[in-house]
Amino acid sequence: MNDDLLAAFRAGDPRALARAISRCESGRGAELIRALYPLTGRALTVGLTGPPGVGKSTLTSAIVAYVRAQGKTVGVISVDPSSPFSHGALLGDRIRLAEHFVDPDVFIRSMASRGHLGGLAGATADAVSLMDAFGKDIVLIETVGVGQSEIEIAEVADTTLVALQPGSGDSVQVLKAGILEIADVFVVNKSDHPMALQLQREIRSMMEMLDFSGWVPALVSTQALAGTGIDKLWDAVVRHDAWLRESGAIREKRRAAFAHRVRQLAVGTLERRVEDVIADLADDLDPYAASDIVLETFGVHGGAIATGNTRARTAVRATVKGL
Ligand SMILES: Nc1nc2c(ncn2[C@@H]2O[C@H](COP(=O)(O)OP(=O)(O)OP(=O)(O)O)[C@@H](O)[C@H]2O)c(=O)[nH]1
Ligand SMILES: [Mg+2]
Repeated sequence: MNDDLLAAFRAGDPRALARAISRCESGRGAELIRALYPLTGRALTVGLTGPPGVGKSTLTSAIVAYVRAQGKTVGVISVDPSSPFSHGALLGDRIRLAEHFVDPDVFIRSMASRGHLGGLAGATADAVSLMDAFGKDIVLIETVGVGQSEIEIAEVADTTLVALQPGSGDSVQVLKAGILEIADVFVVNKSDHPMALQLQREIRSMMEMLDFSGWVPALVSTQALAGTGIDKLWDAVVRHDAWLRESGAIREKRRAAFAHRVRQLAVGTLERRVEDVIADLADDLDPYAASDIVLETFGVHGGAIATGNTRARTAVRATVKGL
């Protein structure tokens, strides 16, 4: 089954790409990723995050049009953490991305996590790998900025765009929430909005208060609906990419992304197994002894009680053996 899928994938059949992503989403993609991983690392991966309604999907559509005009192939991943079971592109995005659906060199997909060990981020990272291995020149990942997801996108993408909404009053809020650190490019979208210049000034003054070593985030303004400013936005992406490569920062960045992904998978597996052991624990244990028993089950010695207390340790071991 995998062999057929791999052959179709390697032959460039987009249905095979779609099937491969579905498999990864449902936690059955390990062998596929293993086979295709050597083909990854070539795509330019760009994350786009920002508050709901800022125009991420409209920007994505405009960027796709822009890079397609340059002859580049594109994969788009739309991550919606609020609807983990959504499948296929979301309705609004369907409309906004409609013009690209008929283009065979654009592959659009929305993500759900379902059974993936690494959660939504893990499934997304797999989808990025698959699109990369499939040969897409550019992979765009759109994710709503609600909590953890925007931070995680920076772990997956080489270049992170943070879109901000003029007049929303949330610029300070957004920038406080650790987003300033992840932005390689700030995008003030809806530049037709009367507060757009004000927001640009706010971002500039916030950046002046910080010390950047290496890359200083670019600040561009766009009007995604009209396609205005997309050239400058894409220039900033290309400059960041060039900086990553010239400075060698790309190696560190990819190393960190790899570590993050491995951690997600390993911890995901461990968490499940820990849950299984906890479910089987006796009712009369205190939490420290219980934690030691869990650890011992995985061969990890020296938990809280086990340290320096031979009798307790023996008791814990006996319990573990009995499990
Ligand atoms: N005035 C103006 N409206 C825009 C611009 N870009 C997008 N919009 C509008 O803003 C609304 C939200 O756009 P989306 O692209 O769906 O925003 P989003 O960030 O993807 O939204 P979510 O996926 O729901 O978080 C739509 O009605 C767009 O037409 C712009 O440059 N100017
Ligand atoms: Mg959207």
